[in-house]
Amino acid sequence: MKKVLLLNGPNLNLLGTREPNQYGHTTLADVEALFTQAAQRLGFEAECFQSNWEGALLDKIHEYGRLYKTGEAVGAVFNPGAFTHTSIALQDAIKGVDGLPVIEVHVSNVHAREEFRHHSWVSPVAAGIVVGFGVDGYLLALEGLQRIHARTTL
Ligand code: CA2
Repeated sequence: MKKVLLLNGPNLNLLGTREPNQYGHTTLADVEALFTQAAQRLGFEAECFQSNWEGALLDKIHEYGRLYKTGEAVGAVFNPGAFTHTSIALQDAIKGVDGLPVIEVHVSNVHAREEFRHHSWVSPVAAGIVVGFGVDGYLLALEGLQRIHARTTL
C-alpha cells in the first residue's frame, strides 16, 4: 500500500485545546484518526507526524522525497504552522526533494488575519493550497493529493 504523510508543524499539537474560535475543538489526535481512515478508504497507508522542531520536519520531507522516488509514497499534506511565514529551509527542502507533491493546509483563513500571515514560503513550491476550511482542510487536501496521484499514474 502506498504511503501518504500527514505532517504538522509547531504548536499544532495544541489543536482543539486552546483558541477554539480560531482553530475549533477538534484535537490533533482526532484529525490524525480521521485522516488515517480517509486515507485507508482511498487505498493509502497514512503516517502522521507532528513536530515543533524545524529540522525534524525537514528530515521527514527528505524521507518522503525518497519514498516518492521509489514509488512507495504519493505525497504529503502539510500544515507548517508559523514556519509557513518564516522558513526558507522548508521551501528549499520541498524544492530539493523535487517532485514530491505537497499540499499546504491552514486551518484558519490566514488571509483574513494579521498581515504577517499573508506570506507563505511554502506556497510557491506546494502542489496545492487549502486554507480556511477548519480541520476539514486536511481531508480536502488528501482528496486533492489522491486526484494528483490518479492523474499522474494514468
Ligand atoms: O491556520 C493554520 O493552520 C496555521 O498554520 C496555524 C498556525 C499559525 O501560525 C499559522 O499562521 C496558521 C498556528 C498553529 C498554532 O496552533 C494552535 C492551536 C491551538 C491553540 C494554540 C495554537
